[in-house]
Amino acid sequence: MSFVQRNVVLLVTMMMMMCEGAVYKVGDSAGWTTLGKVDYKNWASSKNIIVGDTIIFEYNPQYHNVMRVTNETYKSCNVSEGTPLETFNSGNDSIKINSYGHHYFICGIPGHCQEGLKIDVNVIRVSATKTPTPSMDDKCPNCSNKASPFMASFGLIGLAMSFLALAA
Ligand SMILES: [Cu+2]
Repeated sequence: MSFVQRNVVLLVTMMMMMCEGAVYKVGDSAGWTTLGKVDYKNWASSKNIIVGDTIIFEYNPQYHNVMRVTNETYKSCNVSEGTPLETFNSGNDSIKINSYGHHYFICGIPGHCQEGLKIDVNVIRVSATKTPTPSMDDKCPNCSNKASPFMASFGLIGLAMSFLALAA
């Protein structure tokens, strides 16, 4: 494979990766746990999580779960007070972030939220200047809004690649 071809392949791979969105494991190597005293608030603010990214909660489902809750429940840790918006309990829950603002998650096992097993993922609207309308396709914030210019650039790269293949 020539140097140029390799660069073209790299470019295509990068473009595809940009549309995939990043994947973050909550708590990094520690995961979702009361052991190790992970500061999930710090963890969340240290990541630049944007719309289209995925967060993964990894834990032993015998001991923990994940509940998406309101701001009130996040603050009070009182699960019975309000029904969780969503409950996850597979032990390996992938949650795609598909909107801006705060996303609150707690462990619903009694006492765990109070111990700090709670997280506030605040997704800031970063690309506001580039975004013509707020209803822009949330799935692909880094890429062009419309599919056509994106596909067109892919077509051009395809053309370039076949040209390079002929030239090689
Ligand atoms: Cu728990």
